Amino acid sequence: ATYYNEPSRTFSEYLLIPNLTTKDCTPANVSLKTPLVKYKKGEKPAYSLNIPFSSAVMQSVSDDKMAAALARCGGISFIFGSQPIEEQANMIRKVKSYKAGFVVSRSNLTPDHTLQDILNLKEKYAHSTFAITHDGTANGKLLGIVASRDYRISRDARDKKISTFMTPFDSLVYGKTGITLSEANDLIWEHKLNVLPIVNEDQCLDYLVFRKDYDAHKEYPLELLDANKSYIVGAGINSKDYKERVPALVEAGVDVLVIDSSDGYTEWQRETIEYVKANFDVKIGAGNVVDREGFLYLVEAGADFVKVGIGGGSICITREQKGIGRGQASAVIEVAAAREQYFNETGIYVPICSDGGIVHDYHITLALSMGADFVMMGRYFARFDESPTRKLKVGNNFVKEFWGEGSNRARNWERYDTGGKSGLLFEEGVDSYVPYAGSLQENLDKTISKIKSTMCNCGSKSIEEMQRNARITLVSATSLVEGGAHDVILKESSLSGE
Ligand code: MZP
Repeated sequence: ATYYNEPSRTFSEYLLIPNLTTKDCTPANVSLKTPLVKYKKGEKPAYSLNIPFSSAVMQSVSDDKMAAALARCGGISFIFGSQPIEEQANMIRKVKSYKAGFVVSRSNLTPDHTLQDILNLKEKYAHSTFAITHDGTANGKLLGIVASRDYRISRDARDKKISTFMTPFDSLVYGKTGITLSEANDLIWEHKLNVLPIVNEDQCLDYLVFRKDYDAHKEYPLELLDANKSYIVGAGINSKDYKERVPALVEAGVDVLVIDSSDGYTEWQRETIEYVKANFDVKIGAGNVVDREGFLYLVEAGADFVKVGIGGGSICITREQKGIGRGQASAVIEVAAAREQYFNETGIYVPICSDGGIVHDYHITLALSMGADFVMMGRYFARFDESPTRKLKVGNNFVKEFWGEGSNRARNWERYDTGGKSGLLFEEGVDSYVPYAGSLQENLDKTISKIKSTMCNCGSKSIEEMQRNARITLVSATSLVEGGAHDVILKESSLSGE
């Protein structure tokens, strides 16, 4: 046997050490944009994410509802593959039918707001949707900005609620009659636009803009742009029925596939990637691996990104059942080093995804600092309204159901198959509850604020800079105690986490 000299470590064993924070290094100036698929040096990846988040390929996490909600926030879901092919394809179709369109405003106002005011608002409502008015001239000068945290009102209640939504910003935008409120609402409803309606004094709606990637320095024509643009969506596949599943998913409009397996260092994955590359123009990620050899094998087979992690998932009992796996931090660090070397030698950058084992928000920042380009999470997303499972009251608390793909409930034997007889011979996952946490957007906003704030402490305005500049230290077991509240008597509100 070969023995590793270093113990296998996980995120909680590390901390970041601040670097110099320059004055321009503010959360408003931090970009979390990150590549999703491989690209050549000097070129751009075919797909990027605006936030480094993907939701797990799991029955209890990623369906069409989660996928649309996360795409709207700038991330991506991989819709679970442990379901009949046509049902998975229908979920893809549903996500692709949502329109990320926007309507441009022709307000004739000149409110006295500077670009900095607008950027401050943008920062405050990062990852919300933005409505931006224009002055009606060809260069579309920016006049104001409003943010909608969550435009989710019922058809019946909508007229009543609109005034509530506009309250914080009504001094910013009001204007000339555009279209009637009811016409605008029909438009918003029909196209599922996630926008804030701006009502003018005549109770008519001015035009709206919805554009998450709005660039204040760019010029946009005053018309309905790019309106049919749909959200990007991913799907999980396995290395068993891919010859039937992949054609159906591609036909449904999937953007990115990922081979979902607990152990991706296999000839079955190579064959699956080769089949997809030979027959379709669709991106495909592979995994999971935990070392340099596994990473290089999948990259040489043609993988567009590689997923890292075995046994660290919150519902995973693979390490107990089979004794395989590796601490998530050690796995990411080794694979990231292999990726750097591969990039230096070939000029091809292959993104890596740290999958599973994120317990605290700062673990995400650590994963990114250690070289991950994005993370995949199950437990994190399972807690939200948008996950596909039931919300229940257990004792005095609300919880959501959450079960592993290797549990008897999911019976996703293809994910664990090592050849031979089909079927789940023993469980590698559990069936559980997670505390209910509310809406995806609210929680994402908080998590993203923490990541951006930490990046500022570390003097980095992008994930790439963070990967280059981060200084990371191991912590001793004793100093871990120092990290939480200690040597004080906590008040009840702190104990209950309020
Ligand atoms: P977590 O974010 O809940 O800690 O981990 C989610 C990840 O656990 C998934 O993306 C997947 O890689 C893995 N997973 C899913 N089901 C099981 C299982 O039943 C599992 N063992 O390990």
